[in-house]
Amino acid sequence: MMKTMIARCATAAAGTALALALMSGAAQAEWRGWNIHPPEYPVSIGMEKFAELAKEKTKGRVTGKVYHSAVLGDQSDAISQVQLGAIDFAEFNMGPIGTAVPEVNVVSLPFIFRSVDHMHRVMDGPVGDKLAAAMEQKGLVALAWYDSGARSFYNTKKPITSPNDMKGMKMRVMNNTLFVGMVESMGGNATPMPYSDVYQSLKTGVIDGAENNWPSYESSNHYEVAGYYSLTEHLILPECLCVSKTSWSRLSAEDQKAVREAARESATLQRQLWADREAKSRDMIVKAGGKINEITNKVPFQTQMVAVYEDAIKKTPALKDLIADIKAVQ
Ligand code: GTR
Repeated sequence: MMKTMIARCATAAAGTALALALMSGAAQAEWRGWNIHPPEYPVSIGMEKFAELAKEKTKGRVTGKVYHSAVLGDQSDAISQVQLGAIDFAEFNMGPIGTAVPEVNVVSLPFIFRSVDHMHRVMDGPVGDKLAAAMEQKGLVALAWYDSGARSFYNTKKPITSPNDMKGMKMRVMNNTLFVGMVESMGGNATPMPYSDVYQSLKTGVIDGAENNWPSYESSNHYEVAGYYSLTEHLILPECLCVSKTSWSRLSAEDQKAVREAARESATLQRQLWADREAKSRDMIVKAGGKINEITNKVPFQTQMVAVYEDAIKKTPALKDLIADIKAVQ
């Protein structure tokens, strides 16, 4: 009788200890990281560096494995998975995050940034901190901002020299109604679609075009099937290296500091690699016979976007101040 009671107490104590260990994160499992890009892409190398540095700086308490090429699902699903804690970390484009965190839509407003440098100054300052705070409330801890250059339109049919050329074109956009409005404001038909479906859809004529930066246009091979690339540079979207709030909360303050440092250092590397890859992708596409048209006067495109801004502010009034804050950054 006495023996059974002692055994029961011991089992209960072991159970409590295990529960406490799990709650405190002492029984730390390897973090799973979502990435949309192939392994040699600047984002992918940045993420690998992040995992390596996080392990080093936390003396092995935080280890991560990056799953490249969207094997863990498409971006919209992955955002929800990170919010829920089913995926521990990820590198996301800020465009689709706007559906979960409306304040973030400010960076998806076409032509909001004057240049990539302007975007860096904004994101590395108080506006970036505000957006990170809004994201954290929705379960996404933004640790560092990665680069993704400027996005331009490409299609299978003709150069886009003015907004009028977009009339009737079926364009793929990332998952966010703001981008649907952007294309519709120029008379095009927009279809939100996962990145992995775009190549086949261009090839079979389900869509006429899409929009992206040089390295994605190249690495996805979209340039092979949609050769007209028109340099509208309508979006300069930052990307974020995010950790799930659930995984983050399990870390000690010391490990959080170390992991944040690892993320920032990886972003410095990613930004360097980005500039390099952009030039290489451009060269490759030009050599492959890509039909590139520069757009020197972007004003007609910018003018079409007034309604997009108005609509976005109507849906999320907080965007008004954020727009002013961004414009004020020199
Ligand atoms: C890329 C971006 C990806 C994804 C993709 C897309 O430039 O890095 O995260 O958003 O564009 O168009 O879906």
